[in-house]
Amino acid sequence: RDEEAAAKAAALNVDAGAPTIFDKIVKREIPATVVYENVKVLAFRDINPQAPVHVVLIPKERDGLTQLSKASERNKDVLGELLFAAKVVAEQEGLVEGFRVVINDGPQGCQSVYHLHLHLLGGRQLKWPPG
Ligand code: D5M
Repeated sequence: RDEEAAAKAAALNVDAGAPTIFDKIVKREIPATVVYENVKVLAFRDINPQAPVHVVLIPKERDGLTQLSKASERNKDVLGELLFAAKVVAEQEGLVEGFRVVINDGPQGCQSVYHLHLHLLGGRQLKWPPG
């Protein structure tokens, strides 16, 4: 049973210790188009944009935050930092007519990178409900 659970976790890359592609972006080991940065947060253009503006915002220190559902009390500050940074980037990107902030969580949420991140989407009329 434990083995089965471990295999499942590995398949989903949910091990909090496993570095993700976003850690490499933080360390500037792979290139990204960074649009905003402060002490806590890094924001860069999504490699597979779903809207004219599609920015990914991540905490520089993952600190166990592989996904929102794993957040603990000590992560509350950085969660606030991320949301506020999304507002700042939206302004910077000129999204005066509106935008959307999304967090995908887990398999049913279509999360693919297990380093918590916000998607900022805008620059076109978005639809609701999302798929
Ligand atoms: O979203 C993960 C998002 O991360 C997805 O929209 C693609 C994006 N991504 C993946 N690799 C890169 C690199 N190297 N640069 C920029 N953007 C990237 P999720 O919510 O986990 O599905």
